Amino acid sequence: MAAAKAMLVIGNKNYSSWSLRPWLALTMAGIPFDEKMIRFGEPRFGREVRKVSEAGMVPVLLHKGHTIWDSLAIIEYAAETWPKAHVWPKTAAARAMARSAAAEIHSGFRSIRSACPMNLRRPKVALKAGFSAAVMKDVKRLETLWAQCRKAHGKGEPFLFGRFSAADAMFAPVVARLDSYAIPVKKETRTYMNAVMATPGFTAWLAAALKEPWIVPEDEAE
Ligand SMILES: N[C@@H](CCC(=O)N[C@@H](CS)C(=O)NCC(=O)O)C(=O)O
Repeated sequence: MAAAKAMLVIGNKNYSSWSLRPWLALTMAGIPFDEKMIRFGEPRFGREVRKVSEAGMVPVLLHKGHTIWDSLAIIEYAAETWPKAHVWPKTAAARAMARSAAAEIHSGFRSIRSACPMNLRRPKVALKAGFSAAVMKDVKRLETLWAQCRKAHGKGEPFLFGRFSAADAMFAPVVARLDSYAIPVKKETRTYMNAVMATPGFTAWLAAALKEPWIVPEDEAE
């Protein structure tokens, strides 16, 4: 393992879906890192983030003089830097599918992401306005994709590619959204969601999120 400890700069655990992804991937892979939170909704947020990354967004990983400012790039950096850690699945076929799925969530599923912001402390009820057809289309695609990954490489385990991998970490925020907004899903989807939410990484993140007192009104969809 590389000697110098990495520092992951994140946003509020209750809201920062992008921060959750690399935090969970690194934590579940046993990669040691320190973390620093910069709180959303405060004027100094932009100023503080720009001290470490001109992109002005979290998450940011700082390691050995390198700055990596995107959740998926952080995961790839971790996989290269700590090759013995289980970040991506072991076989090339599973890895290719895992990376395709991770890329799909990274750049897609915009309807569910914008209608249902991650808000872990939200009471588990449906959106007052209901879910649009576009949101339900995203949900259907998630269910199909997860079922395909598990069928091809799940080895009968609850996660997408057998052992927990970065692919599961990339989907963890949308798992939380399906749960928080009480979106109806198939039984096998629920089984997968429960497995992700029962991981020690997710439960630790959630426990910390629930202790946060800060409210960010724009992420409080009713
Ligand atoms: N593509 C980036 C997106 C990061 C992102 O959107 N971060 C949000 C918080 S979860 C942010 O920092 N927003 C602050 C802003 O837009 O000012 C990634 O994957 O890391």
